[in-house]
Amino acid sequence: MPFTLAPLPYSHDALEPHIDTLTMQIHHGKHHQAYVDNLNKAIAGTDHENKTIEDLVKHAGSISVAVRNNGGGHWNHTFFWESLSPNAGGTPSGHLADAINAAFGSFDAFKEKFNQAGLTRFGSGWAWLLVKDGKLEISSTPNQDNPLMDVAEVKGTPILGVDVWEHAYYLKYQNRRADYLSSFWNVVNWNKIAERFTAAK
Ligand code: MN3
Repeated sequence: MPFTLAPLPYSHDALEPHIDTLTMQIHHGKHHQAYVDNLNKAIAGTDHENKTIEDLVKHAGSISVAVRNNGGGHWNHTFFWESLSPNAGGTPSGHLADAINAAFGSFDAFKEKFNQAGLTRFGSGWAWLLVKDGKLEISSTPNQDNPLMDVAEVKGTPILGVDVWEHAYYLKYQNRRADYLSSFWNVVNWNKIAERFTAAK
């Protein structure tokens, strides 16, 4: 099988109390695993087997719905796990902090706008911070779409994303998506986001 599920870059309980152990176990071990398995099934025996996940995702408009949804699911979750870290949170620094202030006025204003994008995404989807034409923007996508996709409303290179599917927060936060989103900032790995920002520019 061409695609495999990488282990989490930290233990399942590492993001407690902000993201609970059981959610991490099910989210990574069941949901992400299912995207990988269903992606492999959907591409079996096709020339997609030789493509990278980025290649599949970028051409979302011309691949099957199963490959788009499960390929997006695989890419998005890998990106999400790597965006988080224990003993993280706080504020970004350096060029990324400057760019956030330039684009949104302040770090607090940025967080507010990003949280709004996650809160107002009806149903399941993601909110993103992305680089577009060298500048930072916020967007949201439905289902397992992302800003790399040729079908995205706002296209660019994502540097931070948050999963707002209920499976990402329901066990701990139930219907309180806003509480999940405010806790999320405690586990954002700004070193990783800054690294992506530099690469995207
Ligand atoms: Mn998810």
